[in-house]
Amino acid sequence: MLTGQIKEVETVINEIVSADKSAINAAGAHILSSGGKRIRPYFVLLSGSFGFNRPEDLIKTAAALEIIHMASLVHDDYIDNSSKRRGVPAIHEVWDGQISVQTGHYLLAAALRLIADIDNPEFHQYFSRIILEVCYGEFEQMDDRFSRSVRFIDYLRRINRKTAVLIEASCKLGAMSTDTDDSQAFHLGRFGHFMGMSYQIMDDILDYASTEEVLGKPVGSDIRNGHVTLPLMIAARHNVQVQQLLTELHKEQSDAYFQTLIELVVEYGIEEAGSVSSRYADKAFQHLYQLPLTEERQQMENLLLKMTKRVF
Ligand code: 2DE
Ligand code: MG
Ligand code: MG
Ligand code: MG
Ligand code: MG
Repeated sequence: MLTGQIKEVETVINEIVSADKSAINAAGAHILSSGGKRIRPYFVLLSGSFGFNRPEDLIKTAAALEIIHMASLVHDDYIDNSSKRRGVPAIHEVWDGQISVQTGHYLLAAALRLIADIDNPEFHQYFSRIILEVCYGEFEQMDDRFSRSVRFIDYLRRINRKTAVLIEASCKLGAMSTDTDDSQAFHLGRFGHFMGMSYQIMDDILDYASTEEVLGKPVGSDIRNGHVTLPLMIAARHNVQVQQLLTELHKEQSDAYFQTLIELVVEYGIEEAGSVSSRYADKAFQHLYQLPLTEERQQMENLLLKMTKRVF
């Protein structure tokens, strides 16, 4: 059943992303060519299975969330000055910054048009709030750039806003579009939140511990961009050299500085950050277990399990 629905989502995404006959079209085709895990659509559809069926809204919601996610990544790569995404050059590399900004705007607007006729004010209030949250998360990250004193609580709030909120939204909007009962919608939302936190911590770990070939995007770029993330914060707690290096963090630091810091973080910060990510995943599982044992719940469990073991 899900295979059919995910294909429908894919068709909608394809139509929208390649609808325009301009440079955006080529950029859209480029984004589509690189694929993606479609995590958000999967969770919209799976979460929607607990309520009463209203398949049309579900498909639109799933596609809209994925398109907004795509828009945010097009902008994110430009902001992060990241040359690759999913193994292919970023939009601003193939074209330029202007095309990247414009592609992101177009995708965001097209996603909003897609859901415009869903007749539920609560849905739209929530939907616009999550987009704002993502923007706030990104602002916070910008404010904290090259800060030597990021606190755990600030880090957690930032990753919640920039990533977990959107994954939580996939689950909650899936539930909302199908009138799922309040208690089940609550557990779906919490499941999504904790999964999202676990997911971004893993993203931050892989930024240090993976390789460009496996990850499909440059590694070590967070700290070069001045983003202090969990692995570094943990390593600084355990190792004085990391602590010392952190006091010397600034934009113009040498390549050797970043290289040393990255190696030390891999040695002293990755393992514990991994267990923090796992703890969030465990919390997600706990909420999942509160839901009726259906085939879809089983699929959600498998997806989460796969995510905890992901390498890209
Ligand atoms: C990914 O973080 C987070 C992306 C959020 C970006 C949000 C922006 C504002 P990462 P990776 C730019 C909202 C824009 C909209 C809605 C169009 O760690 O490692 O940089 O995959 O992700 O690059
Ligand atoms: Mg990035
Ligand atoms: Mg970023
Ligand atoms: Mg990252
Ligand atoms: Mg990512």
